Parts: sequence; structure tokens; C-alpha cells
Amino acid sequence: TDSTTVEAGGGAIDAARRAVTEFRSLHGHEPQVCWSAPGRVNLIGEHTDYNDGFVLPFALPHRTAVAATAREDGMLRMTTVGSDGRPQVADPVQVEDLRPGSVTGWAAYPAGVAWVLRESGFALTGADLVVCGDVPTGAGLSSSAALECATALALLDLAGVSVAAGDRTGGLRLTEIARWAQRAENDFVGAPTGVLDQTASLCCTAAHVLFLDVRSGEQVQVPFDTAARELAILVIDTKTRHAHSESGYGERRRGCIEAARVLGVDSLREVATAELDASSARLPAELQPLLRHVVTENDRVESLVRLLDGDRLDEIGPLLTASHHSLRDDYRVSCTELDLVVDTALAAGALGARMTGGGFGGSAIALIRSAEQAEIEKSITAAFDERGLTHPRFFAASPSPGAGREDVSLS
Ligand code: GAF
Repeated sequence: TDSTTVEAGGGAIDAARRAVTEFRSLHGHEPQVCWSAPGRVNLIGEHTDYNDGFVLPFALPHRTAVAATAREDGMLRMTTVGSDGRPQVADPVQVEDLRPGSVTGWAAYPAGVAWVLRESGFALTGADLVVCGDVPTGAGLSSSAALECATALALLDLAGVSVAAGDRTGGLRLTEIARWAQRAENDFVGAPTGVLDQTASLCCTAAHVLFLDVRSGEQVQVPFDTAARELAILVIDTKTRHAHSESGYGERRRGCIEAARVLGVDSLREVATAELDASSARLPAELQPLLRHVVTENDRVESLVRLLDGDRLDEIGPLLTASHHSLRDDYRVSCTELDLVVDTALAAGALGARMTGGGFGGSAIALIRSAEQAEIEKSITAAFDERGLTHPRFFAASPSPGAGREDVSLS
């Protein structure tokens, strides 16, 4: 089998056109609204979001679109249509009957969003939703956040909340919507994730990475133009997801909460670099590496932003690699496949490489010279071959627009 190079995502128009077309053929009429939202990669700042720290994601060109029409009977009907064209219809459910755990599988994400919005006081009268998209699933590229965010925006639009592109949305800030989408994932689906993925999906803009300070909510759009330097971010999906990924994530998160408790701070974000050694000495041995990762990772995000501000994008590679080593050795959320991608990419000429997202499988990114993309992909595929591992999937990604409303007449 050959290594797979997937096309960069078809983008907003493709996902939306498919969702609108499928909606029409399933329901026999036009949808009232269609919204789409992207997946993301995180350039740096991993496992810092739930420690109130810094993250630096950008949106992928791959998107999930939700075409929707309001219903009057309180019923939520959800259908997803995969690239094979086959619709998967979830069991219809009354919005007022939604409870955490009452919907499972892919439909738990849109149902969870409907539940949160209703709990937050929005009058939802039911809806027909049709979901289409091309964000790779199970690859650590935030397909769930894309689905949550597109659903939230579509349901709010149907509820008459004016939601426009940009940061102010008829009194609703995108950051507020991100918190609801996160709550859907935390409390309805039951995954204890931070707010990185939802904020990225909603607030990222084309040609920028998004600096987010989770504690203050401050956001800065930082220009990130790899093409101008003949560089690229190569995304490598290892197509693996280790069974303990969810329990491992929860354990790390609980470890950070415990470390903050012992140190008497609200979050590990409060520990300054200069206090690292003294603070570490007050922790039990097993919590010390967690603290070290969080403090040094926040530092790396700030250093990387300083390099970008100074127009020194070609110098960020070592920070990416240092982040990977910290996640591998201190935070211990990497795995054989991710380490193999990173080591092989670096040996083949990448300027820097790291796992991205939660870890325990999923995807890595590498900063590469564009001209070397094919060679680097070949080396990684050969390394996987040698170990009898499934071939990874590759694509080069540049920062793409965040969530937005689609024209339903476009198809
Ligand atoms: C996952 C989570 F969803 C994010 O909130 C974040 O914690 C990330 O892992 C690690 O940085 O994507």
C-alpha cells in the first residue's frame, strides 16, 4: 500500500455545498441556515489550556458544515453523510428529554450542544440537522470541536440570535459560544477537555495563528505565512489512537489539579519560571514533571510568539521539537508512532517537529522546507514500513478561516 497524501480540505464551500445538497435530498426542501467550522492543529502550547496557560493553534482548511431547519415539535433529528454518500440517521430525540449520556456516538456532540443551549436559556423548538465535512476523525485534529461549533452557530441562528462573522455576535461573543461547546463535550459527552479546540475552531483567522491566554481570555492574531519563506507545516496523521488516550488525558489533568492544590495556586499557570525549582521541590516526585512541562511549555509559546513578532518564523523549529521532548519525557503523552514521525522528520531535514493535540496517537506536525515535502513523507512512510506500522496520512496545511455562515443558495 502506498502512503496516502490527502488533498488539503475542500474548505467551506465544499462542506457547505454537500450539507445543503444532502439536506435537500433528505428533507425535500432547502435548509434555513448552514454554518461551517474547521478542525485545527495546535502549533505549540499543549496541555496548557486546562492549566489556564497559553496556546497557539491555527484552523485547518478541513471543515464540518451543518445545514439546519427549525422544527415546531421540539424534536432534534440529526443525520450525517460521510464521503461514501451513505447517511447515518441518529434516533430522533426531544430536546427537552436530552440528558448527559442519553445520546451516544457521533450524535452526542450536536445533541450535547442543543442540551447546553437549552440549559443556558435559549428557546430551541427542535431542528433537522444534516452534517457533512472532511475533518479527519479520530486524528486529533478536532473534528468533534468542528461539529460542536458548527452546530452551536446553526442552532443559535435558528433561535433568532443574530450571529455574524467576527468577534461580536449580536451580544454573544465567540468565546462564550466556545465555552458552551466545551461544556457540551465535558458534561454531555463526558470528555474532560479544555477550551483550546473550540476557541480555535471559532476564532482563528486565515493566515494567522491565534495566541490565546486562557486565564485572561486575551486573544492575539499573529501573522503566520510559511509560504512566504518557502516553508510549510506538514500534518502527519499516524492513524493510531491508543486505548488509554481518554484515561491518560484525565489522569494528567487530575495530576495538574493536585499539583496546583499542593502549591496553593488556582492553576499551574500561576507558577513563574523563576519559581520552578522551588515549587517543584514542594511536590511529590510523580507530579514534578507535570509542573515542569506546563511551565516550560508556556515559556515556549511566549518565545515562539516573540520570534514570529520579530519576523523570524524560520527559527521556530527548535521550540517545536523541545515541546515534543517535554511532552514525551515529562508529560508522557507521546507514543511510539508519534516519536517515530518526529525523529524521522527531523532526520530527513524538518526544521522542527512535534505531536499536536492530546497525544497517545493522533497527529504530529513538522515545519519543513516546501521543496522537501515529498522526500520527508517518503522517509516517514519507509520508517513505518520497516516496523510494520500502518502508513500515516500526510497533508500540508496553512492557517485557514474560522467558523462562518454559509450561503444556502450556493449549491
Ligand atoms: C485535546 C483537548 F481537547 C484540548 O482541550 C487540549 O487540552 C489538548 O488536547 C492538549 O493541548 O485536544
